[in-house]
Amino acid sequence: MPKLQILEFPDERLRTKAAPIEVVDDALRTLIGDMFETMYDAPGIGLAATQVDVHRQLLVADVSEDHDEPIVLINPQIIEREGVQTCSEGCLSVPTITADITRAERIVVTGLNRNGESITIEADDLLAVCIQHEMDHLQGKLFVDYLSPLKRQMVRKKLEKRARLERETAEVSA
Ligand code: K1U
Ligand code: ZN
Repeated sequence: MPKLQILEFPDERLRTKAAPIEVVDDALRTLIGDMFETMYDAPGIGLAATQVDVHRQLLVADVSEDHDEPIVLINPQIIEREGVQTCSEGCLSVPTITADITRAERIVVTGLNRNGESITIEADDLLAVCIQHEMDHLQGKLFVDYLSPLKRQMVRKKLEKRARLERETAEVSA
């Protein structure tokens, strides 16, 4: 069982802007552990605190195949960006939907790690995409916001139908 529930589009709580984190303490480290567990279980390669209804500037990521390159970023800030790449993106908050999104190819991002120490990460390819996607979540932005209003409306309808069917199935088997 995943530790935390992931909010799904069009839940309005996904639109909340995350507040900066002032103190990195054991409670935050417990949340970080729970977020990794939830992300690996999903499975996913990234997770922003916003997606688990915690509106603080925290994201976790691990784009490695063996789940052995975990990254924690608290109060992340992009200080350099270079180039462009277009990548097919998914989102645990927008299940079953993928779309090609264009973002910076390489970024340099600063923040704090789980011990409250300052870190700088140079990221390219999928890690750069993932960090930018997760940082969007912290601003209340979703990858479907890059789509046309018509496509976004189709995504909304598809997910509302999916949620309705899930509720009906749960009622029948209760
Ligand atoms: O933020 C999220 O919802 C997580 C999302 C991150 C992401 C994926 C792809 C491009 C940009 C950002 C996901 O992890 S979706 C699932 C996924 O991509 C994946 C799952 C298992 C193995 C490999 C990829
Ligand atoms: Zn996402």
